[in-house]
Amino acid sequence: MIRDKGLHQTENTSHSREPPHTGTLCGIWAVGLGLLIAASAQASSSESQKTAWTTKSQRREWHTLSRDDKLDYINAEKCLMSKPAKLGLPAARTIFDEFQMSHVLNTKVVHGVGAFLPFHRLFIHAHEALLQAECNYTGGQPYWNESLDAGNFSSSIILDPEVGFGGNGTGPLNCIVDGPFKDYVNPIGPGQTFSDHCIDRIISDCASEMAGRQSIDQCMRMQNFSAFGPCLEGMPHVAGHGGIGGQMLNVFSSPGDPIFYLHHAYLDKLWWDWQSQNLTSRLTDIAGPNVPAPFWFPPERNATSSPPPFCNSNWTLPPVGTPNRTILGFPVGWPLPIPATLDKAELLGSDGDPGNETTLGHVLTMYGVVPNRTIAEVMDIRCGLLCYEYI
Ligand SMILES: *[C@@H]1O[C@H](CO)[C@@H](O)[C@H](O)[C@H]1NC(C)=O
Ligand SMILES: *[C@@H]1O[C@H](CO)[C@@H](O)[C@H](O)[C@H]1NC(C)=O
Ligand SMILES: *[C@@H]1O[C@H](CO)[C@@H](O)[C@H](O)[C@H]1NC(C)=O
Ligand SMILES: *[C@@H]1O[C@H](CO)[C@@H](O)[C@H](O)[C@H]1NC(C)=O
Ligand SMILES: *[C@@H]1O[C@H](CO)[C@@H](O)[C@H](O)[C@H]1NC(C)=O
Ligand SMILES: *[C@@H]1O[C@H](CO)[C@@H](O)[C@H](O)[C@H]1NC(C)=O
Ligand SMILES: *[C@@H]1O[C@H](CO)[C@@H](O)[C@H](O)[C@H]1NC(C)=O
Ligand SMILES: *[C@@H]1O[C@H](CO)[C@@H](O)[C@H](O)[C@H]1NC(C)=O
Ligand SMILES: *[C@@H]1O[C@H](CO)[C@@H](O)[C@H](O)[C@H]1NC(C)=O
Ligand SMILES: *[C@@H]1O[C@H](CO)[C@@H](O)[C@H](O)[C@H]1NC(C)=O
Ligand SMILES: *[C@@H]1O[C@H](CO)[C@@H](O)[C@H](O)[C@H]1NC(C)=O
Ligand SMILES: [Cu+2]
Repeated sequence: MIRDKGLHQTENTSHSREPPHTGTLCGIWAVGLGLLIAASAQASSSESQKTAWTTKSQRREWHTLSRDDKLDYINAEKCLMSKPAKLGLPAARTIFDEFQMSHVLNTKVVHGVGAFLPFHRLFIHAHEALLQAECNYTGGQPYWNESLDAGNFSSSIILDPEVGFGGNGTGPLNCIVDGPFKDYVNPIGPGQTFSDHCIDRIISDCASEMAGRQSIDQCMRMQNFSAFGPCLEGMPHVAGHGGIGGQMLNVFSSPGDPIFYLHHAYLDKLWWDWQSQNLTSRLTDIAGPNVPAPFWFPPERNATSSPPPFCNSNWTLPPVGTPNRTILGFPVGWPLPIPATLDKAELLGSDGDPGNETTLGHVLTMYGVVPNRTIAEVMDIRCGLLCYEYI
């Protein structure tokens, strides 16, 4: 286990600083989920103790960062891509890969469900914390305000070949061929499969139109989480994944493209902005099914799907009641009625949440990347468990 370096927390508790990236696992996927999970359980017994933070991470918008700030972030991400994996998760060679694998293993219980935003909030927090703990990164996790580039992702400065993430994919495999990440060999994906491949993209300016003001405003007007959650997941979320395309458009393996983290930090900001409109009610407002609709995860979802070659300047959520609601293959809206509880494997991650509907007690399972947390622990970003602000 990593020693507490005291970078951002005073050591007033017996547990190690966030995140204890445990590295205690015996390893091989073949030993089975049970053992794997049991091993990672060692890390978290005293986790619920109060933590005193000394530093609040400041999360800034990518367009506003200085050249040096951008390079610091890029170099820290490259550092995660160079550090050997510690958790024994299948296929992962580096810490960067462990994030991606933890997402693959979680996919079916964290998309199209109430835990979608809470899980991704914790996931981005873990990424920020490990950049800081493993790679001496001193900034906060940047986010990408995609509405600034809606309809025109291909011209975004975020794709800069030097101080950005590189551009569109080319060639038969749609590999990115410029930028700091062009040589990264990613061993996970597409989907739930494992094979060495490049970071691939198929940028769609049409799909990125859905990142525009219209869809954001639609969601921000929602009066409760049961309307806001699926709206955000359905439109702004899919816009970022579909606009970048390639691996980013794969609901399982999308964290293999480092842009993922700026995309989800942005969604997290949108959630926090929405919560901030009425903290009294929205710090505890959670809803949604515990289990997604079955048709969202067909086997063919392993493949990286090419975005369909159409432009639609009029993206809207398919109305409630439309069967099998998806946009570009991503879950849209929540199933009605909420599906009955499936088998235990499908419910991994919903410990503390025996019903069909997601509650604050719901456990978010992190596979050792950071300790498991409940949804209640991630509802507030103001220096409880989480400690950051959006600038
Ligand atoms: C995390 O949650 C999963 C599923 O609820 C559980 O099986 C596992 O033991 C937990 N791990 C830790 C480290 O608590
Ligand atoms: C982080 O800083 C420590 C202390 O200065 C140093 O030993 C370590 O090598 C640095 N790690 C990285 C990845 O730069
Ligand atoms: C994105 O930028 C637009 C234009 O500056 C601004 O109105 C909007 O609030 C920003 N979105 C977020 C989530 O910060
Ligand atoms: C996209 O952005 C580029 C660079 O800022 C600009 O030249 C171009 O006109 C934009 N295209 C559209 C359709 O907005
Ligand atoms: C998708 O991946 C899973 C897990 O690796 C595998 O069981 C399944 O056969 C794959 N499906 C396809 C169509 O490749
Ligand atoms: C990105 O490249 C793919 C081919 O790899 C192409 O189909 C697509 O139109 C390109 N996107 C843009 C916005 O030029
Ligand atoms: C949530 O708000 C939407 C509109 O924003 C409304 O249609 C719906 O009835 C509300 N649901 C609950 C459970 O309050
Ligand atoms: C916040 O939400 C509560 C509960 O829905 C409501 O009673 C209150 O009026 C809201 N406050 C504001 C400022 O909208
Ligand atoms: C919805 O998905 C189910 C399960 O995959 C499938 O059997 C059904 O035909 C789909 N319905 C529509 C209208 O696409
Ligand atoms: C936009 O889509 C909605 C719903 O699909 C439809 O009613 C409306 O006519 C469309 N508007 C345009 C300008 O295509
Ligand atoms: C979950 O929903 C199913 C029907 O969809 C119902 O039969 C079951 O009783 C529900 N379980 C709980 C705990 O509410
Ligand atoms: Cu995800």
